[in-house]
Amino acid sequence: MAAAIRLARKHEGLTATNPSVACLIVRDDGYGPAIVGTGVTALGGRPHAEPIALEEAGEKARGATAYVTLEPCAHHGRTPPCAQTLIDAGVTRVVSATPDPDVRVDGKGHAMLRAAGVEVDAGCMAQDAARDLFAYLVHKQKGRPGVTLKLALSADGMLGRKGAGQVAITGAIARAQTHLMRARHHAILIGVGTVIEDDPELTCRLPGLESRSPMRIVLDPNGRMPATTKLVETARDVRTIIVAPPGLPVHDELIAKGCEILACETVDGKVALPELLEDLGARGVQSVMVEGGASVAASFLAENLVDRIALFEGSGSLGGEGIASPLTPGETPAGFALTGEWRFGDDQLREFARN
Ligand code: AOF
Ligand code: ZN
Repeated sequence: MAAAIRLARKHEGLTATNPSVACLIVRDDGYGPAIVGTGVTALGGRPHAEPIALEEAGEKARGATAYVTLEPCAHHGRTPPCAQTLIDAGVTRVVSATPDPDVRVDGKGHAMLRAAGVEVDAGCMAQDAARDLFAYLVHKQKGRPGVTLKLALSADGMLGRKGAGQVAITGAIARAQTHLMRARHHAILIGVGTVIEDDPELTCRLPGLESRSPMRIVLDPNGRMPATTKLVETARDVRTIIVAPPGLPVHDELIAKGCEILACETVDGKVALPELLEDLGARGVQSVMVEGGASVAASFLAENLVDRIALFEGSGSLGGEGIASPLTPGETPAGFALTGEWRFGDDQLREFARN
C-alpha cells in the first residue's frame, strides 16, 4: 500500500476533480509477492487506476490481490464500475486504504466486491492515503475546499514583527517545503493586510515545479488592494482572485492588469468565510492553503473552518514588538490531533488534523 500511495502522487493535481488513485496488482506464485500490474488515474481523471493496472496484469490478475488507495468505484460513469472490472478480471482479494465518500460509491464498491466473493480488507494505511487525498475527501464530504492553515512561529511564539514586512522565521529548507505545500493545493489565500505589509509573490518557485503555482486569493473586504504589488503585476501569469464586496471603484485597474474579482458578502467589515468557501467549492476548488496574516488565521480558526494545520516552528526569537500568533509553540491546538512531525534544518514542522 505504501508503494501505491507513492505512485498515486504521480498524477496529484492533474486529474481534474477526480482524485489521483493508484492500484497495484500483486500475486504470489510461490516465490514471494510480485507486482504484475500498476495503474494510476489517467491525466484528466479517466480511465481510473484499476482498469489500467488490470490491463497490464492481463491473465495474471486471476487469483491476485489488488491494492487500491481509494475504495473502487461502484457507479457507471464515463467508465464501467471498477469494482465490477476487478471481479471480472478474477481478482480474489482487494486491499483498500480510504473509503470513497462520493454518494455513488460510499461503501457500495466494497459491498459489490464482497457480494461476488472477493475478500476485502479496507482501511489499510488509511491515514497516510487520506493525507494525500485530503482535497478530494474534504471537498466531497463538506462541499467546500479542504483548508490547511500554514503558520510559521518564532521560538517566542510570534508570526512577525509589527511594521517590519517579511521577517525570516524559518530557513531555506523549510521555505522550500512551503513551496511544495503550495504546489499541492488548489489555491493560496491571504488577507489584504499581508499584501500591503509583505508584498508577497505566493508562487511555487521550486525548480521544475514553477508551473504548479496554484491560484492566489486575496481577501479585500474594504477595497484596499493596491494595484502595484507583485501579485497584481504577475496576475497574467498566475491566476489571482480578489475577494471584495461588489461595486468598489479601484477594481477597474486590478481587472485591467489581469486580476479577477469575486464578489463576496461581508459581516462586520470582514469577508463572510463560510459563504466564500462554499462559493469556491462550487467552482471546483478542492483545497485552500491559508498563509496569513494573524487575523485571517484567527478568523478561520474561530469559524471552525480549518481542517489541518501546518505549524512551522523556527529556532530563533523575534523579540521586540511581535505579532502574536493564534497558536502557541509546542502545544497541540484545541480540537486537533498531531498527525505528523518533521525537521527541516533548524526548523520543525508539525501537522495537525481536526479530531
Ligand atoms: C476509482 N478509481 O482511479 C478514481 C476513482 O466521473 P467519473 O465516472 O470518472 O467518476 C468520478 C468518481 O470516481 C470520483 O468522484 C470518485 O468517486 C471516483 N474516482 N475511483 O475506482 C480511480 N479516480
Ligand atoms: Zn473507478
